[in-house]
Amino acid sequence: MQECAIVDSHTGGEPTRVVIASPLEPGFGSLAERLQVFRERYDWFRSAVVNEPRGSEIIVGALLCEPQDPSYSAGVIFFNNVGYLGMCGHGTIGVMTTLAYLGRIKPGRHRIETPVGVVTTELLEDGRVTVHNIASYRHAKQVSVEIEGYGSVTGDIAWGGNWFFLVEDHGQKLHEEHIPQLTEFAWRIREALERSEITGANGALIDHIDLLAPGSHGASSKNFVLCPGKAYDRSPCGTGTSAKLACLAADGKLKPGEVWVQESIIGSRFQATYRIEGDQVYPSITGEAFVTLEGRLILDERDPFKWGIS
Ligand code: PYC
Repeated sequence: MQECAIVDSHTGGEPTRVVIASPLEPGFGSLAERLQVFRERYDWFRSAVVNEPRGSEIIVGALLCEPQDPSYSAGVIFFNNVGYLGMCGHGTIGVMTTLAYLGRIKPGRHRIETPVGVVTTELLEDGRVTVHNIASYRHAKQVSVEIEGYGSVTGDIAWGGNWFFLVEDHGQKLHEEHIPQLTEFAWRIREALERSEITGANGALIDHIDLLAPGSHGASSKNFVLCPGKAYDRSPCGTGTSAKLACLAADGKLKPGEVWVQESIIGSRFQATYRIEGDQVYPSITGEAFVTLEGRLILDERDPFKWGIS
């Protein structure tokens, strides 16, 4: 029988399951190296933690690791129902809230090591969390792709810690009741990008699709983000919002320090700004998470589905 301690939270409706203690030994190298070990040796653990019957396709897992630099508050590897995420905005807010819940951190600045770089975070006195994300950028502007059954769709390709295809002119209604249609449409875009070999930098797979519409009631924009495992993001997506800010900055449509309020398809919100350092855009995302559960996952060797249903 194996066990591992977890804390669940949600950030704007999107769940994060933080693995506090696990039976894994992913080594002591950089987080990118440890991710490689995790992927090669322990993928069964990823599936056991987030997939049914213990989880579902909407859970993002966060494996807490010893940071390389002891002055950092934590190292973290994010994963989901189908694989691994470079960074995760809502997940980082969930990790910070969990560390605060466990009494491991106090309000103030904390650095978190991820496989794609070091992220500075701030736990605010009121419990909200600001994530100062890694540099984000637009890789390509207004790229068109032919979508079966829908015609040509045009979007920007941008990096915010994950790769995004951001579409404004999509002809879809971004309303909660249309989530099944939005999921199907966004998935077709994802498939068409892959088929057409349209990628991020260095041939990277574009595995997040971000449909955007003008916001209302104080929101700058509303989005529908489809994640790699075909689940939609209940939160406004921190890395997606970072990618959007990079596009707005590149188009001169948002000034450094100006606040962008990104609303999700279910109405949850992040406040976002960016700063310029050198010629790089660094987004900051503020949101709030709530702890929903503390417990232990039990992996019983007699259980035929102990590694999850993937
Ligand atoms: O908030 O960056 C994010 C995110 C990525 C996938 C789900 N949420």
